[in-house]
Amino acid sequence: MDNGSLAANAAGQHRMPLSEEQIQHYADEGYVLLRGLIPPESLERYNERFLEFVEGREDLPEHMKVMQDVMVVKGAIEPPSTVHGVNKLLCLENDPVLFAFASEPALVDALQSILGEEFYSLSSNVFNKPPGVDGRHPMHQDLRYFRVRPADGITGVWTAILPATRESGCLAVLPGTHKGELLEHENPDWEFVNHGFYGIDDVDVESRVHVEMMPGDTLLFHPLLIHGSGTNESDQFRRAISVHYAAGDCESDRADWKTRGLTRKISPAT
Ligand SMILES: O=C(O)CCC(=O)C(=O)O
Repeated sequence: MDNGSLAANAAGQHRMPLSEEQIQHYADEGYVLLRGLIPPESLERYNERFLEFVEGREDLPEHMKVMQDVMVVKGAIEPPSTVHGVNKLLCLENDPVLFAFASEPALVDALQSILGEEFYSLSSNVFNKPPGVDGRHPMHQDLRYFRVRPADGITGVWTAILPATRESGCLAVLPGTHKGELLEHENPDWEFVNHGFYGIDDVDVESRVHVEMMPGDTLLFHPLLIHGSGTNESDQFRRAISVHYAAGDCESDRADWKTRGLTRKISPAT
């Protein structure tokens, strides 16, 4: 299939749910790629806001954190600028500018095709992969990080803010692995591993599909899909914004999961 060009309406906005074919691709392969889903003006706002926070031009709202790359933390490299030393910005929920991403109209429309009418955000990040650091993300399943179930009620979203190519360390996925179980995750045996990055040993790397994405391209993926990313060998930043969502009929051992912590109800734009 064409991996997901959504038709644009007259205003140039993508306001369509997923096609049958796209829904089927998600069901069969565990992901669907939607080209050009997020408009350039939104991406520009998210990029600028990210830079304001990491460069210290704006105070961080409650819970938001800037994570330094492990090579910087361990003193293995001296980053040429602050943003060269940042691995991710996490917990975007209390910043209305960055968290507007979670309710981007085209994204909400697409998510409704998978999660139904009512859904909630569980976590949010900007992933910054600077040139010059190891920056690899081991192959893993995101379900490891969530307590809500079932897995089919959770979807991850990853939108490129800057180009993600094979050279700059795009995502790599193992199609169809979402049909398996949640596997054992461990700290990889690498010299430099960023905080909280666990991986699965023994994955079939020959079956990897590298998902190259241009700004605005958006990947929707199942939380059992095995995925990861490589080192940025280019001289440009690779940057993406990501949110995970859960359907309203999911359950958790924490009965109040929908109103707890940073979880937010996502309302479709009017
Ligand atoms: O941005 C990356 O390189 C990895 C992101 C990822 O693995 C995730 O969103 O689960």
